[in-house]
Amino acid sequence: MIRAASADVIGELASGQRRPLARLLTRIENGDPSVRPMLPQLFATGHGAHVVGITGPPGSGKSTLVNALITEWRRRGRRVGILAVDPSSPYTRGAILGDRIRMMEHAADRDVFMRSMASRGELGGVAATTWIAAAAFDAAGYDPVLIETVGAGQSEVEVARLAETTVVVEVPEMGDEVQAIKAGLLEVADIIVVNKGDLPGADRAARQLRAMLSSAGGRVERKPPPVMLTTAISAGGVVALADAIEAHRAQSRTPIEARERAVSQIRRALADLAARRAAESSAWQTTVEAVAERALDPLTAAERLLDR
Ligand SMILES: Nc1nc2c(ncn2[C@@H]2O[C@H](COP(=O)(O)OP(=O)(O)OP(=O)(O)O)[C@@H](O)[C@H]2O)c(=O)[nH]1
Ligand SMILES: [Mg+2]
Repeated sequence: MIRAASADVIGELASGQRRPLARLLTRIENGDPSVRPMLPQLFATGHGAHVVGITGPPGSGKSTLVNALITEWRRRGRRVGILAVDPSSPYTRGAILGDRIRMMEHAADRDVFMRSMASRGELGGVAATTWIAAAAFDAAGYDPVLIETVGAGQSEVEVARLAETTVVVEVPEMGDEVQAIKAGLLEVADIIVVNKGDLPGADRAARQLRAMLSSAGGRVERKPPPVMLTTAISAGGVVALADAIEAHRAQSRTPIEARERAVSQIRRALADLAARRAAESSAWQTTVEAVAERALDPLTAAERLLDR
């Protein structure tokens, strides 16, 4: 089979066809090396779609909320791309199927493109696969691009960081977890949602969170993120949430924020690249042995691998 040249693929994407996007996403997911040479053009073709991360604990209602957000954005005339990142853990296997069902009402809508992805990319882990997929959605004219990921580990935090706007979805029954949440995912939140507003204690949970954030003081430079209440199953609070997401986009499109994002994107790419090159180096095995036997310290080891 002769593979279409990258210019053709990107031309097809830009014309809004779905099949080429589906095929390209599969290649990205599989870590197909033919994707690498397309990156410069892929990146240049995009219009800078708003990449919105939706994260939070399992079952907090992320997919239900995404479904309601899609409806609202379609009403606003936007073409919406959705990427559900599956961190390949057993409990999300079923959830991805559930996601498909929940978003089924949009299945016939040609301006909604939903894709779930596992993360076995060779291009540098979950985060790399995800940003390339987001770039593909962007080149295909989808804006916003929503990335749903279970907030369960470091790779998910990475995915959240990749988004321009990150929404952390929590549920009312947080209780003692509040401190743990604060230490973890709230660090990456631009907007916090307390979903399942129909359950008892939702108002109180939202108030507690607001109080905690305003007294946290850790992020001196920044205003604490807004805490919003939603009831995703009936689309309650979703218009306000879509407004808040768009407002955050407007305020994060400053040259300073753009530079900050560029710096963190380059850093991440550098770290991936350095780790990959080092692991491919002929000195890798002996260096690993040397550090394991405490004959070499890890920093010197890293310097030697990089300097080769
Ligand atoms: N009562 C109530 N239930 C909700 C609400 N939103 C979602 N749910 C329910 O919560 C369950 C989980 O919803 P999902 O949307 O699959 O949650 P999720 O965060 O995407 O789950 P994972 O992807 O598995 O982490 C489902 O049974 C939903 O119907 C809500 O606003 N109120
Ligand atoms: Mg889900």
